[in-house]
Amino acid sequence: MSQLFRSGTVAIVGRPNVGKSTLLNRLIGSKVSITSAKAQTTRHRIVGVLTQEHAQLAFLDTPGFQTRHVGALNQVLNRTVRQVLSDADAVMLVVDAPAGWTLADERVLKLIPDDRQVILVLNKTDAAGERLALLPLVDRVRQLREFAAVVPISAQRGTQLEALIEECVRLLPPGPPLYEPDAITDRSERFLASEALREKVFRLVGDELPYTTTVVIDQFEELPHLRRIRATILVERDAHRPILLGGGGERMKRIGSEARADLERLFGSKVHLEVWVKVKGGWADTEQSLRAYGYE
Ligand SMILES: Nc1nc2c(ncn2[C@@H]2O[C@H](COP(=O)(O)OP(=O)(O)OP(=O)(O)O)[C@@H](O)[C@H]2O)c(=O)[nH]1
Ligand SMILES: [Mg+2]
Repeated sequence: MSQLFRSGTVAIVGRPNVGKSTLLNRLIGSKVSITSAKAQTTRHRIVGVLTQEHAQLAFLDTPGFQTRHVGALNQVLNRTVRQVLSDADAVMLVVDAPAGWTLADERVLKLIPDDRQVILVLNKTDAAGERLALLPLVDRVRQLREFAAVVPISAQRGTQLEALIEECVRLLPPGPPLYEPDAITDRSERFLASEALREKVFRLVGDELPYTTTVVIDQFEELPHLRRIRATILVERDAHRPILLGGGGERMKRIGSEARADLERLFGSKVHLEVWVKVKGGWADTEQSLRAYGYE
C-alpha cells in the first residue's frame, strides 16, 4: 500500500532556556543550533531538516521569547518568533516541565495564532526524576487552549522523540519535500562557523561578558578537505577583551579549539580557525546596525 508523503514546517517556540535548540539538534541528529545554560542563546530562525520514508519535517528553531528586557536586539528576536509562528504549518510549544507553567510561558502561548495546531512539549523530564507531577501542569495549560498532543520528553537524553516526531508528521499537509533528502539545514557553513564560536563564548565566559557579544566571519575559504576561517569576536568595551582572552590567552585558545572541533564534526572536513577580538560598542543598539550584522 502506498502511503501519502507529508511535508511542512514545525515551529519550535518557548520562553528562553527551555531546551528548544537542544531539541532541534536531537530531532535531526546534527548540531546546527547552538545551546547554552544562558537565556537568549539563539538569535536567528534556524531550520533543521529531517527526511523520513514518508515525510519531510522542517523544524524551525526560534529565539526564546521574552519581554523582561527591552532593546533593539530583543525586539528583533521577538519579531523573528512572531514571523516563524505565522509561517509554520504546526507548532511545538516547549515548556521546562520541572519549572512548571509561568507567566512567560503564557505570553508565548498567546502569540500562537488560533488556527494553528499545537503540540505541548514537556521537556527536561529527566531533571526532576520521580517527583515530577505532570498532570497538574497539563490540566492547567489545557484550560488555556486545545492541543493536538501533549508529549513529555527529555531533549538531552533523547527520550520520547520518536513519539514526538510521529505527532508532528500527523499535523503536516500532504506534499512533496521542500528540501533535498540529505539536507540538514538551510544555513551556510559560514553562518554555522560564526554560531559555533558564539556558543563557546556563551559557554566558557561567565556572566562578566554581556550577552551582546557577536561574531563576524572575515574570511571563509572552502577547499576540498579543509575550511580556512578567519573570525572576529566583537565585544562592547575595552574591559571585555581581557575577560575573553583569559590569563595568558588560555580562555581564547579554548574557545577556538572547541569551536574548531565542533565544526570539523559538522562539516566532515579539517578546519583551520583564526580568531581575533575587537572592541565595537553599540553594535546591538539600533536596528540598522543589527541588520549590518546579519539580524533580519
Ligand atoms: N536536564 C535537562 N536539561 C536540558 C534538556 N534540554 C535542554 N537542557 C539544558 O537547558 C539549557 C538550555 O538549552 P537550550 O537548548 O540552549 O535552550 P533554548 O530554549 O534553545 O534557549 P534560548 O535559545 O536561549 O531560548 C542547556 O543548559 C541545556 O543543556 C533536558 O531534556 N534535560
Ligand atoms: Mg535556543
